[in-house]
Amino acid sequence: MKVVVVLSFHTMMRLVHSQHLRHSTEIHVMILEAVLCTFVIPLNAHHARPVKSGDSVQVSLEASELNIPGIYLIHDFVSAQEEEQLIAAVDARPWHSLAKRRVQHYGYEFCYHIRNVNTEQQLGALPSFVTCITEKVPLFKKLDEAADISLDQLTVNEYPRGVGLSPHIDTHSAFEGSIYSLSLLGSCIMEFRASVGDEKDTNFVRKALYLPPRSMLLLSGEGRYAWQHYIPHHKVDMVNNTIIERGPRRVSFTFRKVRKGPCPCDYPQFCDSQR
Ligand SMILES: O=C(O)CCC(=O)C(=O)O
Ligand SMILES: [Mn+2]
Ligand SMILES: [Zn+2]
Repeated sequence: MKVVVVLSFHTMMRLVHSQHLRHSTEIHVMILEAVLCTFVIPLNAHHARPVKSGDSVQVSLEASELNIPGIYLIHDFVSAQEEEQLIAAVDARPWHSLAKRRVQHYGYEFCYHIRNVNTEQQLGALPSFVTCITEKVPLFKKLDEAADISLDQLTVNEYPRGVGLSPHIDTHSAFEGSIYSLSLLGSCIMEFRASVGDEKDTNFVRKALYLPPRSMLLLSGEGRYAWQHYIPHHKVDMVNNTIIERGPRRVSFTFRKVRKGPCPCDYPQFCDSQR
């Protein structure tokens, strides 16, 4: 008989750090491999049909169903208690109001009018309250070769109910290849789109992923460099025949590494360093 045990990423991490397993390196490795292989292996195929922007699109619950190389989602990356502490920490600091949402920047300021960072102006190290997140990022090493780089820029976004985010690719020259985004308090759907066809008749292949609270999204490779991501401005999300009300507030923590030279990626058509 085969018994399948499904544990959340957070539970796995607690097991790894628990007294019982502290001395067993072999068990550490087995647990980490089980997590990474079970939940987050992407498929390398493009089977989607182009859709017009108004059509609804099937919403995936797992990143592997998207078939976009480089996009991964880990559920329960932080515990409910850590979520509470992270929200209390940012709420104790000043928010900056944009047109529809509020933001905080750490490490480097992000300038929205140039969609880039001011590398001359370092705001300081990332705050210690995010250590519970950044200390787990190297565990992505199996998925993302760059997972051991030290992330040095954090944007905290606060979205009220119904507010989304316009389609964009994070500027290649601003940030290196891996972008980690943690969703807290509220859920949303994130959509991804890539253009197909020629300039006269452009359509998009669209994919949608449900981001529950406490999940960590990793954008890397093709998914980071060549696909636009955005959050539709909806008060409710339709997730496979289930209506999910957006909460009054979603707060995301997006971690990136500021790039110091030109971007050498394999996607020159989307690359501001190579145009
Ligand atoms: O809120 C999110 O999850 C994504 C934020 C984002 O894409 C960005 O700040 O560039
Ligand atoms: Mn982005
Ligand atoms: Zn590039």
